[in-house]
Amino acid sequence: MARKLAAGNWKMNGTQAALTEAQALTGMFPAPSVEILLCPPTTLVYAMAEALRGTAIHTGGQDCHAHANGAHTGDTSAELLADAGATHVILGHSERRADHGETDAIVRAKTQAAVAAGLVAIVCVGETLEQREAGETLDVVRAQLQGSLPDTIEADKIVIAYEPVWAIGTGKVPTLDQIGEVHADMRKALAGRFGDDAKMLPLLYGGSVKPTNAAEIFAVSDVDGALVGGASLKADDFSGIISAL
Ligand code: G2H
Repeated sequence: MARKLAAGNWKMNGTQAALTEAQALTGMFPAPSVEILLCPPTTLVYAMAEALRGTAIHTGGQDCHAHANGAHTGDTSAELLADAGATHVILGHSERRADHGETDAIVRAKTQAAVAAGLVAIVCVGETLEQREAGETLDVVRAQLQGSLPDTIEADKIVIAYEPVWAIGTGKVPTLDQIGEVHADMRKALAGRFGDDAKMLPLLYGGSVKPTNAAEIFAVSDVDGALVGGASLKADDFSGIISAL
């Protein structure tokens, strides 16, 4: 059985003042029955990890470099994130694939680096609207999974997030049947590759998850949680999603 995870992706939002939202969550979930994670911008990782020290809420990064250190101006390695207190890192988000030309091979190298540094890697996959309308969704997602994951995995160090690109920040959400179809197919593809370990991998849904639609999404088979953008910025909103899981 896969563990349950509610992960917040703050994207490029959040100054020091926003740490009060993270602290508010700790008061709401002193002993949560699911894993809770907040991924602030890199500038806040250390401060958030310190603010959440001793609580049940984890801190993560939104990207890492594939190398542990070296001459890579402006980049952050998985090792540095771990040193700052991160336990997780989001990799291959569609915004990084689009903005920075990240390929499956790059995501795979970053995933290996993250796991080597002791982080849990949240590997994102998802189709564009054009690909969905062309009937290519399952092929696209399978190919991204195949290319973005290493050949061997530690089940407790990998999380998959299915995020249809057309549903991100748009308010558009796939039907529950569409979500269920992709999640079932991902589980099948992962089982074919990793055997019983595939049952342990949390499969998150991401894309316009809100307190109002979270419960019905979490009721879909093989949905083990969510990667939440906009609705994770405020504790009052994110808590509604966490409570639905
Ligand atoms: C998808 C999601 C978080 P939002 O990117 O990763 O963002 O919930 O704002 O659609």
